[in-house]
Amino acid sequence: MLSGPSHFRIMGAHDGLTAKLAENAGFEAIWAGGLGISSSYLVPDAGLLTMTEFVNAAAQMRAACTLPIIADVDAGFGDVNVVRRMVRLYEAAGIDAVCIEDKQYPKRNSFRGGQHLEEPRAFAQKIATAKAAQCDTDFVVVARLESLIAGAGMDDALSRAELYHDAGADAVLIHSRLSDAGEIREFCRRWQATGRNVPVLCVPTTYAGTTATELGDMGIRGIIYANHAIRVSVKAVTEVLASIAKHDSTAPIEYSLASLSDLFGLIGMNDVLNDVPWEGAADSVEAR
Ligand code: SPV
Ligand code: MG
Repeated sequence: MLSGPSHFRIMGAHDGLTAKLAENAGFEAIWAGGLGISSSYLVPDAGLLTMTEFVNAAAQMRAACTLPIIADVDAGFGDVNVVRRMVRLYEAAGIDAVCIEDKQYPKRNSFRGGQHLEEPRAFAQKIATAKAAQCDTDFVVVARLESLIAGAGMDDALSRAELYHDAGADAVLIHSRLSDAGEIREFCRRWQATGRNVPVLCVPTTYAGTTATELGDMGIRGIIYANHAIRVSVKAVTEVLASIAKHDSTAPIEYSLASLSDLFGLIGMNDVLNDVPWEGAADSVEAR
């Protein structure tokens, strides 16, 4: 996908169920997002969950769908030694890619204050360490640039992108929190001018008015819808629960529920054998 001719869309998930729903909806890949996973634990997206909790969440998604999974691994959970082990754990869990961001550990969500960039060469070393640690040659390491988030500017983003590419990054993610895609367009134009043929990913959370096709035309390869599944969950569950609490019946919200039949289909209830011949099995074990 990264070396393919056109852009692809990556849907954020926070558990096995949302990963499967993303696959069913036709997305091409999964973003195992830190904000979504943290929200599902009801903790801030500020480096509070452990690496094990993140890996386990991604592993749940791996078991639930067949799409490539790119795991948001924040700042790598620590220094280069942690990054080395992190890559091994994610690879062992069958995850296809990790995306490491160039902020100091513990990072803060990009839409909040407290943004502190990592020293560029220290972060390049994390990328090189991650690449050296991978066993499968197809494993992908994405270097996420937070210069525009931290107010360090476009020149900083571009020089870091070159450094991270030289350190071995397979792709870069340029993050912006503007309400239009101006910064994304400028980054792509200047990145292409460097002649470096490294794919660029972006996260159009705040510039939702720009379509995936428009981003693709700017030169973006992977478009990540990072937090939409968790945000719709919060809204939908809140509304339905409030209605049930208020009314004397669930009738007003029945129309907005998945049917039991759809839920059963999703979780594989139709494959469950109802009449398991336990006694016969026990006999045959004894006979053997
Ligand atoms: C996440 O989904 O956790 C991300 C993307 O890192 S964002 O929250 O948009 O920074
Ligand atoms: Mg994140």
